[in-house]
Order: sequence, then C-alpha cells, then structure tokens
Amino acid sequence: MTRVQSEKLFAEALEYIPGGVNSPVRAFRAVGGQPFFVNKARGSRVWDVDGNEYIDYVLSWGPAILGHAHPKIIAAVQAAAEDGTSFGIPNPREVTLARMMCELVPSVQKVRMTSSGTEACMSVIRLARGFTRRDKIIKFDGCYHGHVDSLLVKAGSGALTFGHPDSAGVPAAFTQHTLALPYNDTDAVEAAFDAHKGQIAGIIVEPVPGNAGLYLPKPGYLESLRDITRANGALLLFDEVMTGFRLARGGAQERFGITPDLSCFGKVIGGGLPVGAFGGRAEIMDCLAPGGPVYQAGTLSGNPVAMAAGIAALEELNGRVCESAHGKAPPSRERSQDSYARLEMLGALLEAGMRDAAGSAGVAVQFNRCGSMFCAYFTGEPVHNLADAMKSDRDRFKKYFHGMLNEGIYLAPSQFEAGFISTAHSEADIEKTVKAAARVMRQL
Ligand code: KE4
Repeated sequence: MTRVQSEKLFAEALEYIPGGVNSPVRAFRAVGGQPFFVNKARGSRVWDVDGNEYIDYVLSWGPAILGHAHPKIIAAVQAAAEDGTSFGIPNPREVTLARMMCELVPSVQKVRMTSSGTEACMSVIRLARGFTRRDKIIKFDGCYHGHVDSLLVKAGSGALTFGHPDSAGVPAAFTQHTLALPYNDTDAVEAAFDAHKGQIAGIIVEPVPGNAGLYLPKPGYLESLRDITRANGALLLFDEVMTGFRLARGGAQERFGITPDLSCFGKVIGGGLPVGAFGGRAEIMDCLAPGGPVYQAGTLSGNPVAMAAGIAALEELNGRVCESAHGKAPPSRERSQDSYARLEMLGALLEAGMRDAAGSAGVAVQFNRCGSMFCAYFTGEPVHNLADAMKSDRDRFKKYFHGMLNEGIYLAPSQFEAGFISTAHSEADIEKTVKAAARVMRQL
C-alpha cells in the first residue's frame, strides 16, 4: 500500500496543526509511522486519500455504531441543516433526544446536552461536588474522562500512550482533590473512604474501561462501588461516553444491572456529530443553572443538526420512531434486540477467530471483549487493570498494528485503546479480519 497523498497532507498538517492532528491519539505516535488521511467512509469501510480501503474497527472511536454514513443519519442531518445549523434558542430536537435518552436509560430522569464527552465529565464532577458540598473525587488508573484538568491524573487513552499520564499545564492545586485508585480493587476504595470520611463527592468510573485497551469489571466490583458510595453519602458517576447505548440498549448500566446517580454520554448519541450529555436523578440535575447553583453552559449544546443525527442513530438502533417528529409508534424492542444481538454475534465471531489466530500462530494474546468492544493484549497473563495492561508487549503490538493495516484492517493505533464493531460489519469482514490476523501473528 502506498500512502503518498497522506504523507503530503501530513507534512502540510504539521505546518499548521500541533503534531499534525486535532487529537493526539490520531498521530500514530504509539505505533510509529504516520497517520493516513481519510476522505470517505461508508458502512464498515474507510478509504484514504490514496484510494486504499480499510475495514474500520475504530469507527471514529465509537460513534459509528451503525457504520459510517448511515443513510438515515445523513438524511436527518441534511433535513435539519436546511432549516438552519444553530439557533442558540431551544429547538424541538433537544427535547426529542432528551426524552429518548430518559426512556432508554431508567437512571436518567433528566439530561443536559454538551458538545463533547469531556464537557459532560467536567460538568458531572462539578455537579457532584455542588450537590454533595464535598471536594474529593475518586477515579481509577487508566480510566480516561476527557482532558478535564482535575481528571488528567493517571489517565488513559492518549495521555497514557505518551507515557506521562499526568499532563503539563495542570497545577497541583487542580488535582489535589483527585484520588486515583487501581480498578477492580474494592479494598482500595474502602480504604479511601475511611481515610477521607465525609470528603468524597463521588466516584467517576468507566464501567468497562476502554481507554487502556479493554478490561472488564470483576464479578461484584461495580456492585461494591454502588454499595460503598451509597453507604458514604457519595455519588456513583458512570462515564458511559464509550459504553452508552453500545453495550446494551441502556448501556453498561443495563448490561451489569447497576443504577448510578449520574451518567455521562457521548459518541453514539451524536451519530458522528459533536454531542456529549450527562444525566441522572432529577433532584441532582435540578441543581444545575438556571434553576440551581451549579453553573454549566454551552453555545452549541443541543445543536439542532447534531440532535437530528443522534435521534436518527438511536431510532435506527432501537427501531423506534420518536413521537414528536413522526407521530406515535410503539417502541420496537425486536429491532433493538436485532441491533444489539447483531453486535454481540459479530463480537463473539471476532473473539473466537482472534483466539484461534493467536493459538495457531503460537502468540500469547489476551483477547478481552465486552459486546462490540474489544482489545488484543500481547501478554500471556490476564488483564484486569492498568498494571496488567502495562505488561503487554507493545513492540509486538506495533508490528501487529502495521501488519493488519497493510492487510486492509484498521485497528486502534495504540495498545491502550479499544476496538469497536458496528452493525454494518459483515460476517465476511470478520472472516477477512481473522484470516489476516492469523497471517500477521505468524510473522510476529
Ligand atoms: P471527548 O471529549 O473526546 O468527546 O470524550 C472524552 C471521553 C470521555 N470518557 C470516555 C470514556 C472516553 O472514551 C472519552 C474519549 N475517548 C477517546 C478514545 N479513547 C476519544 C479519542 C480522542 O481522544 O481523540
């Protein structure tokens, strides 16, 4: 594969954009080489500016759960844009998407839109502190909640990739109230609450961490976080920016049967456009301005075009038609189950194939998966937290990444990111992927 046009574009990008990218993880720093430039995407595929085609398992880091350029989303965006791209005045679509989210996620009684997951997580921290009148927040090593100053402590995703989880430019005073603990360790959480009685506003957690690769909560772990926060008058904050509306109709909290106090969302609910959101118990959400004392705002929050994309995405995922725009239609759980059953089937097919590929190549791989999210760690040991993930062989991962890329398979360009499957991926895509993996792993 030649990528001459991408190389030219990257050289030009470096002149005008720091690192040549608008988000660090896109820079291929973790795997070496240069990023390619995409100018077309459809379904499970992306094409770069040199005409190379790839099966895409990054899916814009999660939003393209229905595949790229889904016709329903494109049509909804076109129709909305013709009526104007932003009003700064309430618009009907904000209400429709809010209602759909509240219907799909029982813990969400009220929801506020933002324009990114970072904003949602930043806002939920402020709201938790304002509601509880406490300052301290617990997060977990390797979890990433956007580039919020106070949460860039032992963060995952790009921060981890660069080997300095804490970022320059964040004064110590901004993180003094942030307690970073190991994930999947209930004793550490108990000890933190014992040491800081009455001071902890809440725990923010990715219920299934996808920013240090992917690892799962041990049985009972999320339940213990719920019990400990409730016993200590603190809030449980689920960061479902990545898992929301992906791991189940109602996200990870439905899949694992946990009711958090507040949740953050993003990615899927924007249908590929910039949307974040946070929501939860009405008594907490009503503390937000304008009615309450916790200030939170955003010029483009609830943007009508972005709302239209999110509505179309959730409608298509759940086979439901929102009442206000199209008249009444009973929610079609079958359709919803179609979408999530398909994601589960494709995920299981990929997992089985990748395990066979690693086994036949004699390569030690831990393939972690939850629904349509996955990660292949190059280690023989199980991966349950960041410390385990850090033991993976990153040189092997680099070779694997580039080998798969040259086979036309685009995986996340870092060992510390999750992969995603869409409903647009086919069984043939999965078969091509696992066959390529078998060839590539034999060369590692
Ligand atoms: P954004 O501000 O990037 O929309 O969302 C931040 C965020 C919050 N919470 C979780 C669980 C997230 O995964 C993210 C963002 N995810 C990364 C992928 N690891 C986005 C990719 C990027 O930074 O370019």
